Amino acid sequence: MINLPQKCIFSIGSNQGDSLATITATIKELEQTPGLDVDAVSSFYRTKPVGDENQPDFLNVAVRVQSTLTPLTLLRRTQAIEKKHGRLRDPSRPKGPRTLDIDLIVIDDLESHSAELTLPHPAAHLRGFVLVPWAEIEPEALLPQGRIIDLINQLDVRGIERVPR
Ligand code: PH2
Ligand code: MG
Ligand code: MG
Repeated sequence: MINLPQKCIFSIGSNQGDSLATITATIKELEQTPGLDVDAVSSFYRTKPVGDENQPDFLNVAVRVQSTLTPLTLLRRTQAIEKKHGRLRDPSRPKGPRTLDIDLIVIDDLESHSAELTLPHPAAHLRGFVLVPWAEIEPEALLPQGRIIDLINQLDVRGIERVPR
C-alpha cells in the first residue's frame, strides 16, 4: 500500500534555556525524520504565558509538514525530540515552564479521540500563540470552530509579538 502524504501542523514552544536555539534545532530534527518533509515555517513569536502566568515569556512557532507517517509514529517522534532536549517540567504545573513542547495541532481533516492523541488539538482555537503563527503560513486554514483568521479576531492577541528576523 502507498501512503499519501498528509499535511500536519505543529505548534512548538519553549520558555526555558536558549529557546531560539532549541526551536531551530527541533525544526532541523523534524526535517531529518524519514517520511516527513517540512514545507513551511512561520516567524518566531514572543508570547505572554497563557494558563500559568507566573513564568517567562514563550517563544512560539508554527511548522507545516507533509508526512507519510501514522499519527502515532508522528507523536512518538515529537516526544523523542522533546526528550532529547531535556524536556524539564514540574508535574505540579501542567501549563508551566518547559524547555520544549511540540504540539500536534491538525493532521489533514483527521479526527482522533484516543487516550494519547486528540485531533484537532482541543484548545487550538482558543490559543493566539498557536493561531497567529499558523495563520502566517496558512491564512486560509480551518478548524471545526471556524476559519483561523476569524478565530484570531475573537482573541486578545496583544501579548503576541513577531520577532524580527
Ligand atoms: N504552552 C503551554 C502553556 N502556556 N503560553 C504560551 N504563550 N505559549 C505556549 O507555548 C504555552 C503557553 C503549555 O503547553
Ligand atoms: Mg503545549
Ligand atoms: Mg504538549
